[in-house]
Amino acid sequence: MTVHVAIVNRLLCYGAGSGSTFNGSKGKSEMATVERKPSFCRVCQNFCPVDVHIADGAVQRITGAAGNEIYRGYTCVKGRSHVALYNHPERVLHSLKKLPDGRFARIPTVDAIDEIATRLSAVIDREGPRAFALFMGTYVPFENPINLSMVASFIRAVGSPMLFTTSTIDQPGKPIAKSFHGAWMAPSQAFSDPDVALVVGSNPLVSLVGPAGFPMSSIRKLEARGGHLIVLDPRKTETAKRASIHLQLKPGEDAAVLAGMIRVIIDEDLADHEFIAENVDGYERLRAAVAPFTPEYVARRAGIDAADLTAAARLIGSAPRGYGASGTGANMSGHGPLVEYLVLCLSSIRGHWTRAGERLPSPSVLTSAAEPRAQARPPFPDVENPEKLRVRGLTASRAGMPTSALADEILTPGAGQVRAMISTGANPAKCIPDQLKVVDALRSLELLVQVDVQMSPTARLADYVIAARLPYEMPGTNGFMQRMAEYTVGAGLPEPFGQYTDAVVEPPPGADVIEQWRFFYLLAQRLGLELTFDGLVPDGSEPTPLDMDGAGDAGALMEIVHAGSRIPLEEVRKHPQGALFPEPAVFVAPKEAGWTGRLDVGNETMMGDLAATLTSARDPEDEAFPLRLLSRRLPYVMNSPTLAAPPGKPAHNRANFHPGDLAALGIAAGTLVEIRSPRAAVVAVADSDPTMRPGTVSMTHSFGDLPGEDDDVWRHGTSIGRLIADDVAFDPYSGQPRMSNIPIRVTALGGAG
Ligand SMILES: Nc1nc2c(c(=O)[nH]1)N[C@H]1C(S)=C(S)[C@@H](COP(=O)(O)OP(=O)(O)OC[C@H]3O[C@@H](n4cnc5c(=O)[nH]c(N)nc54)[C@H](O)[C@@H]3O)O[C@H]1N2
Ligand SMILES: Nc1nc2c(c(=O)[nH]1)N[C@H]1C(S)=C(S)[C@@H](COP(=O)(O)OP(=O)(O)OC[C@H]3O[C@@H](n4cnc5c(=O)[nH]c(N)nc54)[C@H](O)[C@@H]3O)O[C@H]1N2
Ligand code: SF4
Ligand SMILES: [Mo]
Repeated sequence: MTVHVAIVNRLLCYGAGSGSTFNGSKGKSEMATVERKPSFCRVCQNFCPVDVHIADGAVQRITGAAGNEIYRGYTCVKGRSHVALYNHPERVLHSLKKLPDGRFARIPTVDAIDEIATRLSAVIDREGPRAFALFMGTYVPFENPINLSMVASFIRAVGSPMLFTTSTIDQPGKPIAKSFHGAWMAPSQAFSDPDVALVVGSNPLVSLVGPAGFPMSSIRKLEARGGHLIVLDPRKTETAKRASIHLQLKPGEDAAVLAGMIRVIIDEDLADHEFIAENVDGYERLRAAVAPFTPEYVARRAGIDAADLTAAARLIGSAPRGYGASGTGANMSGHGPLVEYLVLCLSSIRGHWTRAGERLPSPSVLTSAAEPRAQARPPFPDVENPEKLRVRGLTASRAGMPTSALADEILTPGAGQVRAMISTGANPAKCIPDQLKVVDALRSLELLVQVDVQMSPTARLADYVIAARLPYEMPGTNGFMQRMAEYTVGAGLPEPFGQYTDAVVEPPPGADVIEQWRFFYLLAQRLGLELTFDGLVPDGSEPTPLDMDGAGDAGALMEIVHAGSRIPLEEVRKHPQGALFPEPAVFVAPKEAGWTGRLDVGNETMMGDLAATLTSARDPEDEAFPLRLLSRRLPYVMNSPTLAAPPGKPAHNRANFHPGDLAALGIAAGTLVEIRSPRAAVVAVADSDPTMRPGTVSMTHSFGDLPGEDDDVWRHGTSIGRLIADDVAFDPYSGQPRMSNIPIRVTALGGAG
């Protein structure tokens, strides 16, 4: 349905320079016809349904879709401000090629693809396919579900194992822990009226990821049931403030705290022995491994109150239903897979998984998930014949290729050295830890292609910048969110809501922009590759061969990606505003006759890692680097800030200190400090934040710019990635270095802005 509304267009334009939004109406206050088209935001995995307000063919703004019973008109500031990118004067509307003198010149996108094909073939012919790496980021899966399959298909056809994603610098502990523990073949109880929710190192009220889809409404629902929220976080976050028990632990001590909670549950005989007898191995091994983690020992070590720890364990131990969800803080602070594993163990010894006969409140709509069954998929040891990296003894894992090794794979000479790379929907110059090394590596490539919408730091390093379309300029579905629910506890939607959108606007007149997937399709054509395409949930069936003639057909690809979904894409498409698809209902099936799979809560490797934490309580760096830098997210940016910053928000990321630490260091809020880690030093603006645990400092990542080009901290903010060394204190499974809990020392510089 299209609604026409007349408004004064200038008032509704976002941000500065908004006159350019309207052809021929610059500076004039005149009436324009505004059309509203239903769609959904694709800046994050929540896919909030919106009305897109369009005047003279250009996106003006979005508003939350009225009448949607799930989202209730919700949008956030990140989603609303992203709209300013569409007609921003600095948006990249034409692909660019770097000239020998370092300047960029426009090049038709199809010509750029021809040239890239020629240069890429030369590298691959000379060095072999492993010399080509692909890096994909956040904006690949959200934008549309075709992108993911296309990227995977492209690199498979090239024959290179070097596909890197942000997974291994995000929460790689999740799939790795699952492989050690096994997986329940039905969802957790996150969506079905839990009595207790444990949140470890995540701040869902700001990040808007988990628990249970809509953080605030699920927390309210939990409270209304008389249930309890337990939060582990060194900072009294927005989420921690809502908790029944907040364990404000020292960073990096989550494994000890979780082991302590498990010990109390075992000790006080609060485990679900019936569930364990039926489905779980390793209980006795777990009991032995957690024995040293008495509440008193853990309390001393983690800097918390032993009584709070015991009380939290008893809440989990006595709740009939519950779940544990963890986030980046849990994964980035040193023991990701172990922390994720212990969270799974807590659920398994309490039997907090959905059981046979339960109706799923939120069955997937657009993915072809297997029928849920109340049975255990036994542990699935790591990938067979994993690709071996040439550095640090790392290999591919269940989380994919270790992204923290990419820079060294580019910089280390020898057979297999990466010489050409395409980065898409990502900003590797900012997001990959150890920025100094990463930028050196990107500069040293023979060919770097960046698919982007703006001249990001990575784009400025590239040989070619491919001008990308933005989400409202292409069709999409919210299927990826349903896939996320299968990936991790607490992600996904609380109700079976499905939505498809067509493109609702055309790119600005004269623009030569392309979808990420189409760029790879056309490049594959030029390279003479035959692509094969996977569905949104690979179900073991052979990928579908693609027709490699023509310009690529989004409709046909959408069909392949959603093939076999519970609700046919065609049906979902009949509801442009999206709809609930509760029928056919999905019930958890009973265990198959003769099924012997069991979960393992006493995996030897994980128990070994837990034992190792007993002797590694102190870092050698503690004396010289007494403070710990924590990760956090800001409500108004999605990872690296874009041109579309919301008005009135500072352009920099502040270093937040406990007021007592500020006073002890002689630092005034709003002045500059030097933050030094064993790897590097950066300058930041200090701020006072009483929610911090004393001894910790917290900052948001992906600010700052290229090294040497971001001296004006007030304008660029500060790169946290520069402080991280990728080759010390890294996780042996995923290669993830410590990206939170980073040892630092801080010196006042003064200089208020
Ligand atoms: N130190 C530190 N580093 C971190 C983290 C941390 O906590 N601390 N977090 C890590 C995590 S969890 C993640 S997921 C990664 C994120 O890292 P990335 O996936 O690289 O995410 P962004 O930084 O948002 O970069 C996205 C790029 O997409 C472009 N872009 C913006 N909007 C659009 C769009 O609509 N379409 C397209 N095609 N492109 C667009 C931007 O210009 C930018 O270049 O960072 C990781 N890095
Ligand atoms: N507004 C906004 N939303 C986002 C993003 C964004 O950039 N902005 N990014 C998106 C992305 S890519 C991701 S992956 C998700 C991440 O979503 P979350 O994982 O929820 O990320 P954060 O909000 O940073 O919460 C991490 C919390 O971990 C805490 N923490 C740090 N170190 C430790 C530790 O050692 N132990 C414990 N227990 N806690 C610790 C921090 O204090 C912080 O409160 O958010 C997504 N949503
Ligand atoms: S960015 Fe905000 S508006 Fe957009 S989908 Fe995510 S939560 Fe919704
Ligand atoms: Mo992320």
